[in-house]
Amino acid sequence: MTAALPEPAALAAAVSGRDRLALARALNLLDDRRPAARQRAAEFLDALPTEKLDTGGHLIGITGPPGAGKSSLTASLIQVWRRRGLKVAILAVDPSSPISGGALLGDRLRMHASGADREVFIRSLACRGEFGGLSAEVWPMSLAMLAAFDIVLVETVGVGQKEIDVSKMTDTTCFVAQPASGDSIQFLKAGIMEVPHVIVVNKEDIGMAARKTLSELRNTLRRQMDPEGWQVPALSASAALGSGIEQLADALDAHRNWLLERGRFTARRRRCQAEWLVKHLRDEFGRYGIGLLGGEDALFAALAEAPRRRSPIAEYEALRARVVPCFAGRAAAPARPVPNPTEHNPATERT
Ligand SMILES: Nc1nc2c(ncn2[C@@H]2O[C@H](COP(=O)(O)OP(=O)(O)OP(=O)(O)O)[C@@H](O)[C@H]2O)c(=O)[nH]1
Ligand SMILES: [Mg+2]
Repeated sequence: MTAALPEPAALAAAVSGRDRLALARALNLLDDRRPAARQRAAEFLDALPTEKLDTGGHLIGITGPPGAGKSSLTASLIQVWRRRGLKVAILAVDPSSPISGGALLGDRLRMHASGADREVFIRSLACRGEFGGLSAEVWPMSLAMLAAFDIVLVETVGVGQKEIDVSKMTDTTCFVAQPASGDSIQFLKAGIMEVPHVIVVNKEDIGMAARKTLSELRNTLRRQMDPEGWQVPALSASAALGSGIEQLADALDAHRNWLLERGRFTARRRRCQAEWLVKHLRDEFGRYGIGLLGGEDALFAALAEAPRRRSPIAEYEALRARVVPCFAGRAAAPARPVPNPTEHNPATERT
């Protein structure tokens, strides 16, 4: 029912003013698949202040194996950020149980964090088994939260390939390693796991096993560089003791500054959106659909380099409108190629 849907411009203004109720409504709108809601959601995203979406805040992904301490570290980080005067929003993506409806992660987080703090916003999201473990709404929701908060942190569980999604749709990715678990080191060595921007071995309070994992990770990292040249730090912390948390917050911030100083920050956000668009299209239309738009690499390059930003939903619908007729057999090929596919440079690095 369109009448029940919020008015996009007013909603965007309220969200930018950090109205918590408005943000909750906006996230519900972004989660609504009905066509009328999609239209409103696109208008809402387009009405958000562009500078906040392009250069504002810090979008951080925190990932790692189940039980490594992601939520506990997040709760500790919230305290540090609040002491620094930053306003924090958390998006907890719960892949474990469709029955719990994504409530578990959020509840655990809320137990740790100060529930009474008006400047901390926590939302959990059930993962619907799509998007390789990351719910399709995460990118649009991250944008809405960035319009209102200084730090937006997305927590997802992942070992191996699943965290690739979150690392490509955030400014900075933090991997939480479990002491005495060699999996992450093996994945890093084998190149299966995307190199994160910051690695932290949690539970340093347990001693020897944590120190050993840290030194193994540091050895591995000496040989594995971030493709952009950022030197990935491996840190040690304990959410239980509250040790190493300031340093972790500093390391995350250092990566943001590094991107800003090199003029890469906005480009990275643009690439996040391109990743989201391509992944979303691949999930809906498969390789054939992507082929109709010029192939994955050309499409990614064209989207990542396009100067004009539109809301991800509007941009997605525009691409979708070019693929759907081909599937319906009404046209043999898309009406026109993607913007500048011929200028595609295969060497274009993906950040
Ligand atoms: N000894 C010790 N235990 C910790 C530490 N941090 C977290 N834990 C414990 O590890 C368990 C998992 O912590 P969580 O923060 O829920 O871990 P998580 O990675 O968010 O877990 P999932 O979201 O289920 O994947 C809990 O029992 C915590 O009490 C730490 O620094 N030291
Ligand atoms: Mg957790």
